[in-house]
Amino acid sequence: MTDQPDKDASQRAEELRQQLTEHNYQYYVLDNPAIPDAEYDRLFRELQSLEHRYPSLRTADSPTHRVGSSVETSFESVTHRIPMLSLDNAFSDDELKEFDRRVRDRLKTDDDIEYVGEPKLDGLAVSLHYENGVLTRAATRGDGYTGEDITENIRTIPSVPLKLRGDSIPALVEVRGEVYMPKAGFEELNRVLGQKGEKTFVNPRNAAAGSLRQKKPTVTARRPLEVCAYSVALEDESEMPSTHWDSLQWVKTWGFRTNPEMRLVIGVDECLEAYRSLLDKRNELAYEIDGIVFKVNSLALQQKLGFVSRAPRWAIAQKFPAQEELTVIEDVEFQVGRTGAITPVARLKPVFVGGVTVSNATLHNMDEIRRLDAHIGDTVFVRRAGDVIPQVVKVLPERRPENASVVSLPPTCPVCGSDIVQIEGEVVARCSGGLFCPAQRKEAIRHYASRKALDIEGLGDKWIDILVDRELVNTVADLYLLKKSDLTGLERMGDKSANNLINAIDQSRKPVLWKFLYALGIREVGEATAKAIASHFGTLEAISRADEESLQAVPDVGPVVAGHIRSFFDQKHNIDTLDALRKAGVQWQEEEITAGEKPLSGETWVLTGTLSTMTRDEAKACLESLGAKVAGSVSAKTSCVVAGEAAGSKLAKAEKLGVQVLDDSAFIDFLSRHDLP
Ligand code: D41
Repeated sequence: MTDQPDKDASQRAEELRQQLTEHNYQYYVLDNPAIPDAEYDRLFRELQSLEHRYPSLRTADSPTHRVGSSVETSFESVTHRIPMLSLDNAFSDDELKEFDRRVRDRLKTDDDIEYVGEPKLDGLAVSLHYENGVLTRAATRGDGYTGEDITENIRTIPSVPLKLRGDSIPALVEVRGEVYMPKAGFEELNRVLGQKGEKTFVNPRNAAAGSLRQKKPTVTARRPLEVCAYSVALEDESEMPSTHWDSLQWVKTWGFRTNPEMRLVIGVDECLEAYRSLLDKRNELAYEIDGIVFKVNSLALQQKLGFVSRAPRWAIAQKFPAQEELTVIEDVEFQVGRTGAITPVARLKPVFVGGVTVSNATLHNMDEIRRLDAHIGDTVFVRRAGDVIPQVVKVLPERRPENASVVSLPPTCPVCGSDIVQIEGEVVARCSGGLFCPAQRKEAIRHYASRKALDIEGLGDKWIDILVDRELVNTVADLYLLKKSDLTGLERMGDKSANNLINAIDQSRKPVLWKFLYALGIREVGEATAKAIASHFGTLEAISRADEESLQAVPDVGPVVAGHIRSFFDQKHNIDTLDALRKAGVQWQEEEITAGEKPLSGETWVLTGTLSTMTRDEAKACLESLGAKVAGSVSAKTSCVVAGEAAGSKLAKAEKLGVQVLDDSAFIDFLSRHDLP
């Protein structure tokens, strides 16, 4: 039995629909939420429960559709009333110039043409039909003539208006746009899929396509999809503005996103400028683009130009360098990192991708090789997006040659021959050679000399390779024993660079403790951890003697890091190296023990006058718990004076010295902003 909704219920449902639609628009289209998420959720649930009680209240534009129905959909095919044209491509400046030439020839003009330049989003084109402002049908582009009905899935995308805003909405409109997945959402989705050992997506475009093709709209609803409008068609063409630009401004008022990078340009030279400036910006954008689309702005001129076969003569996409290409894995080599981590690296048949020639790509670890099912000889997708290191994202097993070979972890280190071990439950395999392994030795020296560690300028990879290979340097301590005469005999090392290097090494003899600790390259001891440990213990001596329990007293040091530190100092060769460093004249500085920085560490505060809510002693205890020293008199070194009622000479002195003063209420406010123990 279904109850008939009473007037109050229908009114409330309408009210909720309006509010939720508005908040949704503020949040997803304007990026400017007007209410907290929790409040949105409450309104949403209220509407859901009303609709559950009175199903007749669930209108086509109800925001509750966005959750997606769990009923499987079948994607019926639909015919586009107006075919969805495709776009011609230009792969060079010359091809763009030819396009502009053709446009002007056809229009019989020598005047510069006004174009709109829009980023070409790398997603899927969709068509959205609105009848009297309500979304009634959404379809994929398909072959341009027939596509698939994906209405239920499209409804789950928050930036798709289910109902158009404003009151100048034509009875029948078709908005076309691109559905895409922003880069961050794509990375996160792949991370989660990879963790579950499931198939990941090659790129955001594929992820968007896969998400739209889900049989269950509930799955689509959880994917981070967005939509951006790029054109509009009306049943009644007389209502159209006169330019493409204005038509998109209109679409924007209906509640659609349009691309904020869109530009009006005049003449082909400005087109080329727009191309270059967008290409420069490519990596900073939150979404992937594969080029820029130029469209003749005047709709009258568009009409005159018409189209050939399936593409308009008034638009073109000038493409950016591809971020994925196919190539072949010619070999897989294993690299040894500083901590012995073995990383499989694919040697590729060189390929131009993402604007550079790529001949290596990381395969991360053996799990990843298994997940990809990568063999030597395989044809693979290589992807290089932005300045991220190139990745093998997909293997084409159907192109696998007969002689393809399986990649297996070598039993011994390719550099030093020590056993390779893989601890159960760990993804990473490691060389067990420690500093016996030249690869690890080189990495250890590289790390020690790096900018963030002891910053030994001039000690780059080439020199480290030579010094270690010639056995002039085995440990970092040997660096300090190098004489100019050791260096001048080496190839490519002139007198001046020998001097510079010796000087740079010399300058690194008095490091602060945390930098030195960081420079030692203990596993998982990064800069922040090194700082925390150094200021907790004060001396290297104390750190080297600390047991795992006392190490864990340092904030952010857990059992794993404590174990790595302990095992570093338990190895004799490390202690020997430290001794040798000391003998060679390296003196790391001791640090003042601050036992965990507190918000007011190092500050001196003075209390004066009467506070309204606490005694002087209570205020003192609060300040001390935040790390401040509380003094009785004001000087230029005082950090802050708290002045309660009837404060006298101390306040006057603070004002004279320009010391910060907090009155009663400012002090209470200050305390409320800090966690007191
Ligand atoms: O951003 C895009 N991917 C995009 C695609 C765009 N900004 N504008 C487009 N304009 C058109 C015409 C000129 C035909 C209205 C397009 C596409 N078409 C398009 N997308 C897929 C096929 C065609």
